[in-house]
Amino acid sequence: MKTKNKVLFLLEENVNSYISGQHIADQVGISRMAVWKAIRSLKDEGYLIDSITNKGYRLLLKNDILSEEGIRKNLREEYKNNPILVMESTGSTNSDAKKMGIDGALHGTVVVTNEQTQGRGRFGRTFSSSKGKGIYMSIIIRPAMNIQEVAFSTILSVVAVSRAIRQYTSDSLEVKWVNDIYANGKKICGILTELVSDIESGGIDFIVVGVGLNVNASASDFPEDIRNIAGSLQISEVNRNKIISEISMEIMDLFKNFEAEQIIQEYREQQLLLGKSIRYERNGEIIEGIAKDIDPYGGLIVDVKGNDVVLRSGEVSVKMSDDDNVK
Ligand code: BT5
Repeated sequence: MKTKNKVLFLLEENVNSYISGQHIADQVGISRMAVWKAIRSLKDEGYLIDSITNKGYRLLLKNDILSEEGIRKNLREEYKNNPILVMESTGSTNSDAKKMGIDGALHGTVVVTNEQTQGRGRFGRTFSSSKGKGIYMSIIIRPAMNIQEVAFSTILSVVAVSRAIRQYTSDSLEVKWVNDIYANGKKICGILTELVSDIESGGIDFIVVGVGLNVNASASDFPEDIRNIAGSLQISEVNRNKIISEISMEIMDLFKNFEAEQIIQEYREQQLLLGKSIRYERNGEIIEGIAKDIDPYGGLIVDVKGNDVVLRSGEVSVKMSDDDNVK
């Protein structure tokens, strides 16, 4: 860890309270002058740090700058050493994580950015990722799962993210099959799980779970075509680092140990499509039906003219009605 980052780690651990320059110098093993230089460079990066003679330095909670230290600080002991990559801007964290996974990145590697220029949804769709307004992150999971269970990974990830962010909104969260989370009738989060398989063994090499969450975006932060469907958490004092840690931990916990029935039940209880008329596309044909239930594998059971049809994730896009461009 760089000296500056060690100083930041100490400040993050004592956020909102003063620590003396001498204490920082002793802990990090550097001179008072080096502490001063590190603080100055952190301030240049935008950290809000105030200093008082005889009291020392204090990091103010008000800043919401993404940092490896800020994320790591909130991780439980078992995940404290997970690799974390924080970037200011990138095309897509899922694409980055895939490349890193192929190069051998470890299970639990977290890739985060402040902005995406080519954020991806499913079927080549775009995920709008405006600078500083949301969380755009991917986690590399090397799961102890067989290839059948992997189909379940999107459901698992949605439940994990929903658990992690529930505390941040007074609206009840709803889930829209298969990979979206809604609050107050608007989509606030989309999840993209991608699987990289090992051709030689025919097994799973790794999964990338990508999470796009609108945190403090207002309508003008979204492109015009999604302004009426996209929403945001809207938190008064945002700490994205903490939310990222919480999402990461929930995802890793669930992949480590999950009870499929319980996950499906939790997913079903939050499912906003059930009982609604939906339309889906299969082989270029639009089919209408009523969403009835979620099956034990996470499929959506749809009543189509009296017959049950099970939709599997990845195969179809669902529309709730004509005037609703939710996909
Ligand atoms: C998703 O796809 O919603 C999955 C989005 C996953 C994004 C994360 S961000 C980190 C990681 N890196 C990536 O490149 N991707 C992942 P889908 O269900 O296909 O929905 C896409 C549709 O959602 C678009 O066609 C829009 O209608 C809508 N949309 C786009 N941006 C949005 C936003 N910021 N908030 C709400 N809705 C949005």
